[in-house]
Amino acid sequence: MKRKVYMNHDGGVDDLVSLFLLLQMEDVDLVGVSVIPADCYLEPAIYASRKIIDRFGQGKEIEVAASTSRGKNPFPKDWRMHAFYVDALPILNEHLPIQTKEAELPAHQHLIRTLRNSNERVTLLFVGPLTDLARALDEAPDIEEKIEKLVWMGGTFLPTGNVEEPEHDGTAEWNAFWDPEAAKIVWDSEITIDLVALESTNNVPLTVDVRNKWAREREDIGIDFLGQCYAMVPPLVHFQTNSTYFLWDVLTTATIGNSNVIKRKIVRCFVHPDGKSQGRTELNKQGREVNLVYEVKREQFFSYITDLARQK
Ligand code: AGV
Ligand code: CA
Repeated sequence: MKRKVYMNHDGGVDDLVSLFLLLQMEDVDLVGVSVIPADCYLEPAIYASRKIIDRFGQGKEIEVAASTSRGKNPFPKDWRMHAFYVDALPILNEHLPIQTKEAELPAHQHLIRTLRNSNERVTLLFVGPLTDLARALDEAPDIEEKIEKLVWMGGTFLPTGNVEEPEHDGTAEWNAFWDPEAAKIVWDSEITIDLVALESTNNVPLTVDVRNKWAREREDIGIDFLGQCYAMVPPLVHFQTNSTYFLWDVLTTATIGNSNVIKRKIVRCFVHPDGKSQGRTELNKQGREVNLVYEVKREQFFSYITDLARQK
């Protein structure tokens, strides 16, 4: 039986590649998509999502909803620009006008409606901040029982996260930092959480050997799409900075299609909602339980996503 999945993303290169890969998973029934303008600008991210569903969605009818949420700590503009580049790719603009519809409801209400209308429980895949989920839970607490689990790219228990901003101590991961209060609201719910934190995503930087493999196989339209998308983010080789690109969201998405590539363990933790460590997830015996993805088999992961991307 197919698993129902609802995706909320924030328009980064790996968010859009994740949408593409999710559409290729045979045992996934994607019931809705929404986009939050966190690590992106909203309009190009919505367009790109609708075009990816048109081009790679095998005729599925899936609506894309726009979020009205705004965060507390804005992402750098350079990163937010990426959605414009993906949206402009010729492969996504071959067959205009766009067929896939934009939803009339804003993201959090689109999520509520989709969950209420579903007769099965739905897995939530969030690869950006949790704001829309927090707002949905606030407006409609009844949806909790319709949620199979939340799979979230966010957080870290490492001493350093990936936020390097004034007035912050560097302990947080960006999706948690953008809206720390939303993370706290979700933490306070009863929802089962699978957490794909920096512990595992740090093991999947985009290296030149992977880029070159995709280049050699670019005759396949799906592999070419991967290569073209990742050509937009800097291939840094000699040092790791806060702009090294990891496959954060793609790993998170891959855990839904193939749990053999990762290892999980249960930990207890809480989230700092404010202050100099805002967005930090911290291990604590009194905290709530999450299933932490703490390890990834790198080679198997890259083979899995490359195979998935190949067009039949
Ligand atoms: O913190 C990781 C999250 C993921 O959801 N995003 C990127 C992924 O989509 C923020 C981010 C951290 N470092 C970045 C990010 C970078 N160097 N470029 C773009 N986005
Ligand atoms: Ca993201």
